Amino acid sequence: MSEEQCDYVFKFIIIGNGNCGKTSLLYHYIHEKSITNVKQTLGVEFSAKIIQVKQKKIKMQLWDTAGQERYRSLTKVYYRGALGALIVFDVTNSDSFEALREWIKHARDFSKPSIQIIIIGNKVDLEKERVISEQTAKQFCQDNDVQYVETSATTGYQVNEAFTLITTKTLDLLQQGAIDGGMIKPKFLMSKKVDEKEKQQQCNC
Ligand SMILES: Nc1nc2c(ncn2[C@@H]2O[C@H](COP(=O)(O)OP(=O)(O)O)[C@@H](O)[C@H]2O)c(=O)[nH]1
Ligand SMILES: [Mg+2]
Repeated sequence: MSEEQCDYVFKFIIIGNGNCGKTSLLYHYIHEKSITNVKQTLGVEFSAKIIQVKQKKIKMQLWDTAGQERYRSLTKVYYRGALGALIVFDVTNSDSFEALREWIKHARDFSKPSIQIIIIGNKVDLEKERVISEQTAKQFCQDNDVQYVETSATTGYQVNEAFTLITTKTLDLLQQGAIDGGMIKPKFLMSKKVDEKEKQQQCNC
């Protein structure tokens, strides 16, 4: 399906501390299987997936970092125009959970205060190593007015659910008139450079 046939194009970003499984989650969502070798590349990685929600065809532009998050050096371009942010932490790593507050602030400051935020507690397959309980994470999310989903990029547990949830929530807001129409125009979101990169990525698939 070409972009012209889509009703909307939504830009979503994936942020959170390094090593939480952002790239693995994105890979699983796009390819419907686990990634075998997560390689670190330079520059922003960019993928797209078209899904149908409530009779609307939506092209999701999914932006992944290439490791710059380790130095908190994501550029404004990364955040610009994002309608949603998937903020990932690793349930076996308390530092990544502690960092959520800062990531939420970044998303709201550098995108729009109205940005949809879903917190993802990833690596729940590692039950024995878990240090952040579901209850602790849920309480934090409730206090910060964001939603919470637990996932495993290794088993695929609830990966689709997380991405569908952010899309549905964004569509609801759009249909309620709470999102500026200028935010969803394809041209606003895509530079030529990114277009070319996307083509290259599709060829490699
Ligand atoms: N057990 C387990 N390992 C995971 C999971 N998600 C990612 N990993 C591993 O965690 C490491 C970091 O993953 P990566 O996707 O590169 O994280 P990123 O730095 O946030 O993009 C890799 O070794 C992955 O194989 C998961 O759900 N469960
Ligand atoms: Mg990564």
